[in-house]
Amino acid sequence: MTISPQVATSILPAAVRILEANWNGSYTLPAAGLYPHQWSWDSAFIAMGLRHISPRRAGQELDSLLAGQWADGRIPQIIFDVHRDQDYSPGASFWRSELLDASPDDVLTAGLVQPPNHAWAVWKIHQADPVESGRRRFLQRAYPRLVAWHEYLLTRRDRGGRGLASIVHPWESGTDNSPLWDEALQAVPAESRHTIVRPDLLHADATERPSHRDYGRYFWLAERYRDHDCDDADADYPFLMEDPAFNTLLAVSELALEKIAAELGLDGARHAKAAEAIAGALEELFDEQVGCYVARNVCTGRLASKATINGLLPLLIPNVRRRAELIQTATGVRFLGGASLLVPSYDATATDMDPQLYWRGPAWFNMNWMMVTAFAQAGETGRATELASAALRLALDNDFPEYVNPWTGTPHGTRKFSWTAALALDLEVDAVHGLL
Ligand code: 9WN
Repeated sequence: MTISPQVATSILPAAVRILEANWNGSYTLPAAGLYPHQWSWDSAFIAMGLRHISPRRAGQELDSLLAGQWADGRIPQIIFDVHRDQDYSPGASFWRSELLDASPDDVLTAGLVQPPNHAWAVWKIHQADPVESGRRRFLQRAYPRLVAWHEYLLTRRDRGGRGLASIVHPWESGTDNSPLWDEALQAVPAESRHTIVRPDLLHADATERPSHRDYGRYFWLAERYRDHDCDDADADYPFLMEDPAFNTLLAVSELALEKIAAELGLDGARHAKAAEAIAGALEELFDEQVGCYVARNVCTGRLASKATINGLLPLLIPNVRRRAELIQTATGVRFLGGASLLVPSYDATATDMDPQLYWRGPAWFNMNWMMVTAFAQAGETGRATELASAALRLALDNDFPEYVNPWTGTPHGTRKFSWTAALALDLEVDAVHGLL
């Protein structure tokens, strides 16, 4: 991969400074102002970059996240810093996890989850320094927890009964206001009982964040889930979606568990089988019209027929059956072919695509990092290299933003965003080692 010498020598110190500043002693804040707690899938992405600076600290990041795991196996969306409860909503006082037997005694958490990229991260951290990992018995401690996490998703969360995990809230997708959830959210009342406060708007422009109407629905759903003790047995619960990105990460993480099991001298065959079963079940979500995978509304059986970055991510699954179609769609007018610098989060040809509104158009660095990995894996090295170069330059030139306009590169959301720094670092290291 060719990256300019100026970018190559600047990413490392700039990214390290951000990861240092956002480290709070046992985990990394996604962003010091906007996101003042520990977030689940952020921590896994951050650890994938941190492993290049300190494999030990990357392990700690995951250890502190796994300390928030519930007895039913779930790894929560957020582990709260109780001293900053006023700075983010909904916080610990909304979730009241201390009242539930299944939640841990010593930390307060949200009841929701986020996409399961953790086993993938654990395996990468181990590989970065197997001796250090062995000394800390990192894999031995993480493996049973990760198995319990996946079991939770493939049993309690298989609300559709088709071998895919359902999300119960847009926040669980990590792509909060993606157009994939629009139709299903129509069935959700827009008014919650809780008074909604928006500390997020102190740190990001309202035009770049979900609307108040979106938040009304988000809070209504969160209240309903909380008031049913977060037990996943609420028969009339109105928002259950099978997300192709969430389930892709589950399959990729099952493949990581297969490797972890082998390293521990255990039989990993069941994990390979699970990954294959998830990939097979995902096939039902392929939409010929839009040329990628889409989400299914478990409550109605309807497909949300929209082209989003979530629907391209199954390209990360080795031997995915629709590889050729996915590459065609990713490089066609809906995504990169529309003269985009990075892969947008939503179909560039859609009339409601908004290049600066959160998950409804902008390009995100974690998604583009996954697309670089997917292209490289599919043998599309030219694409992978081009995308990685653009991501590195845009990250560095814009103080590691949360997301950017995919056409102009204009930064949006917060800056000094931890996963942007960590994943840029990872891309740079791969580039230096000729892995891209
Ligand atoms: C809700 C922390 C998180 C990311 C999500 C991103 C955003 C939170 C929010 O920030 O979501 O979880 O308040 O908007 O959408 O992917 O994990 O960085």
